Formats: sequence, C-alpha cells, structure tokens
Amino acid sequence: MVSVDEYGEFETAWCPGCGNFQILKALKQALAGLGLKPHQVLVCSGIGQAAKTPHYLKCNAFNGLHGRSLPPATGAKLANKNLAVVVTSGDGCNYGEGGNHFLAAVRRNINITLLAHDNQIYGLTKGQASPTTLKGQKTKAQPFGAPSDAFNPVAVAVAMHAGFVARGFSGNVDHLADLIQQGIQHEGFSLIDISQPCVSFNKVNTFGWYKERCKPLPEDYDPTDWGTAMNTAMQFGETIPQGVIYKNDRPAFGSNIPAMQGEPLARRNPDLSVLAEILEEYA
Ligand SMILES: Cc1ncc(C[n+]2csc(CCOP(=O)(O)OP(=O)(O)O)c2C)c(N)n1
Ligand code: SF4
Repeated sequence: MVSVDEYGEFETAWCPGCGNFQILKALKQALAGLGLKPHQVLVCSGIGQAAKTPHYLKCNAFNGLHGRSLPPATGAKLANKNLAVVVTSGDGCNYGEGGNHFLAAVRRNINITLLAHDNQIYGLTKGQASPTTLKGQKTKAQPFGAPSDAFNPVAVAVAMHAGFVARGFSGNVDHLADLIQQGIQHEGFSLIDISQPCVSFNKVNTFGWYKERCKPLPEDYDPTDWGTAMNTAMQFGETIPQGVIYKNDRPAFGSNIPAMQGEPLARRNPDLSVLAEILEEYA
C-alpha cells in the first residue's frame, strides 16, 4: 500500500482556483493507487505554470527548457525502463514550443505518459494565445482575436495511431486519476489531454465552460475502433467527450531492440576497457 502522503505536500505558487491543483491531486492519487513508491517514479516537465508540478511532488523530477520535457523523459526511460515516466506540462509547452517532440514521441511510441494541462492559453507569461486557443478568441495579446485555427492534439495523436489517447477534466479528479493510471499501465506512449481552467488569464474557457461540455463517453464506446475515435477526437465544442478515445497495442519503442532486453541499461556494469580499446582505434 502506498499513500498519497508519501508524495509530499508543498506550498505552491499557483493562483487559488487554478486547475493545476486538481491535476496534481489526480496524479498523486493515480501513482499511489498503482502502488508506485516515489523512488519508482520520474516526473519531467518544461516551463510554465503546469510545468511547476514536479516542484510539488516528492519523487524523481526533471524540470527542463520550455517544450523540451519529452526528450529527457525519453532518455531516462531508455536508460531505466523500470521507472514510471510521466511528463506534465502546458498546452503551449507540449504543442507549441515542444510540438515536434510531441510528434516524435507519438511516432516512436516510447512507454511514457504525457499529461497536457490544456488551459488553452499561455498562463505563466500572462495570457497570450496558445496553439489550442480557439480561433477568434480575444486574449490580452490578441485583442482582435486569435488569428489561427486551433490545433487539436487529440485528433493529431489519433490520426498518427498513438498507443493511448484520452481526454480528461481537472474538475473530475477521480475520473482523471483513473485515466492517468490507465495511461501509465499502457505499454507505449500515452497522451492525456486535460481541460483545465486558468482563472487569471482565460476568461472564456472557464471552469463552468468546461463543466457544461465535458461529458463521459458512452458505456459501449469502443476505443479500438480508429474511425469512431477520429470522429470523437474531432468533437471539441458543445461537447468535449471524456475518457479513453483511442488505444492500440503497437509494440512500445525498445521492446524489439535486443540491447534493451534484461536489466535496465542504467543498472548494468559495462566493461569500460572494451570502450577504451574502441576509442584507441580512432586515436
Ligand atoms: C523557448 C521559449 N520560448 C518562450 C518562453 C517564454 N515562456 C515561458 S512560459 C511560457 C508559456 C507557458 O504556457 P503553457 O505551456 O501553456 O503553460 P501554462 O503556464 O499555461 O501552464 C512562455 C511562452 C520560454 N521560456 N522559452
Ligand atoms: S495564471 Fe492561470 S495557469 Fe497560472 S497559476 Fe494562475 S490560474 Fe493557474
């Protein structure tokens, strides 16, 4: 039995009412529920309000550059496949600055779980439009409305046959914790895009706006049906379907590489004299 208390309790720099509190709670609940001890978990992030999440968790953590959370997470997972590796960062960080890393992670199907805190705005830098801001939405930096069509990360991930794609809502902690658990248990890349209000800088997509729209998927929904998943992923308007939208059993990156079998790379004791011999050949 692992208790959520083992993941610590810290004072945060978030605004009261921010959705990040609930996402942090759901993450702790999910990790403890899976029986994972803090030393068995690595949480990586980039820059932003959401990216402060690892500061408020007692476990292994890596806080890198804006948009660059997936590459160190990938490296860590390859070095120690026994670690549960979670990436937790904002919509700007994951889909804007880190957009290409997002595509590469889906393509590789590395066994990590990406929690995208999607408040449809740049929170830390005080309210510029992010890739998921809806077209025409007025922001502090776009007073005449965001000029571009919104990026739909869930549809892109499904289109690319990502291993596991889900939508969650920070206002439904237990449901979100369950999605995070399923994502961590999935062998391959998991995206959980989480609708999250930014009470200070997004006055359109408020808690009430999401609550009205976030609806669970029907009980008989089949997440292995790609065509249905594609249609469901495109729904982001009057209804925002919640749950596992798509999953498949593509082999995870590394599972078919002989060097990755057996003990994690980080635990092996290589014979460095062999490496010295090779280097000597090039001296
Ligand atoms: C390469 C780079 N570009 C821009 C910035 C400035 N910057 C810091 S945080 C941020 C926005 C963060 O927004 P998001 O990722 O959506 O997270 P949130 O703060 O909303 O949780 C930006 C643009 C930066 N630090 N690095
Ligand atoms: S600015 Fe927005 S995202 Fe940042 S802590 Fe405040 S409510 Fe949360």
